[in-house]
Amino acid sequence: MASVALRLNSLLQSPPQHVISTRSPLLARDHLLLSRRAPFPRLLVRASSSASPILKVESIPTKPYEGQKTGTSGLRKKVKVFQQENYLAYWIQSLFNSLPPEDYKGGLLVLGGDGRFFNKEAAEIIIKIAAGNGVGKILVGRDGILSTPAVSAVIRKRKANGGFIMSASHNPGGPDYDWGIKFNYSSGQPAPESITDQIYGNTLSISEIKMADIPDVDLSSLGTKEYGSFTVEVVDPVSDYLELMETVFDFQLIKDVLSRPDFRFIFDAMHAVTGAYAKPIFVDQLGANPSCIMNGVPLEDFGHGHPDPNLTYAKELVQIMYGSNAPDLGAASDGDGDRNMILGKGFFITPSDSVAIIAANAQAAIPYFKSGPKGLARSMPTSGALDRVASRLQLPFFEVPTGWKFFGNLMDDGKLSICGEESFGTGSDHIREKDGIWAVLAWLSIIGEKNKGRKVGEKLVSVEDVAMEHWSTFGRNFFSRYDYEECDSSKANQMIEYLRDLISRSKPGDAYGNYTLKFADDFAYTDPVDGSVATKQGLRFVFADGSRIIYRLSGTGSAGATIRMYIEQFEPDASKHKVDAQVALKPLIELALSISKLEQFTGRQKPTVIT
Ligand code: VG1
Ligand code: CO
Repeated sequence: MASVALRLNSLLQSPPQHVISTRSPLLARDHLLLSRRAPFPRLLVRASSSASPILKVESIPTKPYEGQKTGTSGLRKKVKVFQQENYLAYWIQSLFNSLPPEDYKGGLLVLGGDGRFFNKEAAEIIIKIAAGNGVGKILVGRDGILSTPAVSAVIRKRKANGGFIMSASHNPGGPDYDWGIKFNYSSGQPAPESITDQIYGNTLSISEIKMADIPDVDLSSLGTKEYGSFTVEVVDPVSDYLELMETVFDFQLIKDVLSRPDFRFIFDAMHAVTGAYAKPIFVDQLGANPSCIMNGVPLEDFGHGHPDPNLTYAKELVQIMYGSNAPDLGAASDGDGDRNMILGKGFFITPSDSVAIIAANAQAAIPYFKSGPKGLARSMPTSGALDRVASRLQLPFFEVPTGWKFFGNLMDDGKLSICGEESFGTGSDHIREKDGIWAVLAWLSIIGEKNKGRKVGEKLVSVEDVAMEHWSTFGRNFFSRYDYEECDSSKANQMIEYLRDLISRSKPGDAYGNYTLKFADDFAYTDPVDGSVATKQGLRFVFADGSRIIYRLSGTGSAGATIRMYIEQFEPDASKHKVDAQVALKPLIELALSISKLEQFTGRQKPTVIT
């Protein structure tokens, strides 16, 4: 291996400059325009105050790896794949090769993750490559821990050029399971497809990795370490994020509800990253009882669990919330802390309803929205419950493809405040990621607001009451999602092709059982801000009464193909709102199975997860 001292960055060869540039953060969409713009003034970060020795950088020749294409949210593979020699290094170097040098040379990046197996090794690799490519400073969460929303918050607060998130999110972790990496931009939002496509292109052609010759960094203690012109600062994973939450919510309102003797709250961190946030926020700041936190210690393999907060994988919490003497509000979050599940006593709030209910109550219960939300948005398969709130509140409304990266431009452009996905993702423009703890605080605020002034002994407004009241005002959008995980890829693709063909032959007015087709298509989206187009985002059958059946293949799995089938039907009649969703949707679910011939194509009689 040739070890050559590369000149890092001409800027860092000059005497240290104690300047932090005042340029505004570069937005993801700016990259589309970069070639047409005058160069930005360079972002300089304070270099070592002693004379900066030149960092030694090794140039490591590489062999190409196939298949480093990012999916819905970052690059996800089995740990064993990432453990191959230089596999991760290869993708990280390709990322630097894809960014305009002005975006990282001498700049500031953030690094954190969900604490899963392989994160520690990965952090050291990323730090060395960042240094090797001329990054000025990297902020790392202690022990490599930062939730996805916290990375977004830290990037924004510290005006960083971007950040890495080491997580495969809700996918299980451990030596035999999954690992993943995401890159977010200076606005804190996930890199857009224009960049991830470039990274993929570069993985097919790069020939060297630039790695700084520095020792492994001790990430277990807070503080700053300098390596010539490169600095690593280990930061507390919670403080910036907590500070932001304090500006969004009325903590006193939440404290008041959490301290009621007639209200009980329980939070399941699923041994994932929110374990690091739950105690400092819910207990230390908001006064919740320490026993309200379940599975609160982040573990490398999530305690052999599948850190996906849904009715299947958060079984323990579901049993408690559906058991006798259940708490009043139960919540869970996923591997990297961006998803959430909300439960009342024996009552499940679908994520599609959750975002609609939060949007409808935001102005009254959450100070951040005291002037009302600017606009609302949901991913295409998410139910239309939010649409009804937008129309009643007369707010701009957007329907985007699946994946949080599609919300960022709308937020940066001031068009969007609150958004959500049916996949347990809810959030707002306080950051550019979905935010599990934010959603829990939003629900605690709503419950707090509705029960303000109620004396102990009086009946409290429950989570179920909030949902029933919402449905009686707006009607109920029954919604369910069936997941068929780890299907044979070629069979799943055959089914999708079969459906595409069916769509090309379908026309409005066609009869499907008792339903009349309004239209069927493959969802495409044109970003209203930068005009970028995303095609093939899900097959839709929309019927005359507004009912919908949608099919998509997951873009986050690491083995085989996961088919997602989404079913929705609107019910205005309040006397029918208490019906179980599976009962209400049965005819439409049967229709969805028969239209797609799913059982014939996949051989699956039953889904693995029902939401
Ligand atoms: C899934 C969800 C999608 C979500 C994505 C990332 O993608 O459907 O709504 O944004 O996961 O969530 P897919 O392609 O598997 O359907 V997370 O918490 O895993 O970063
Ligand atoms: Co996640």
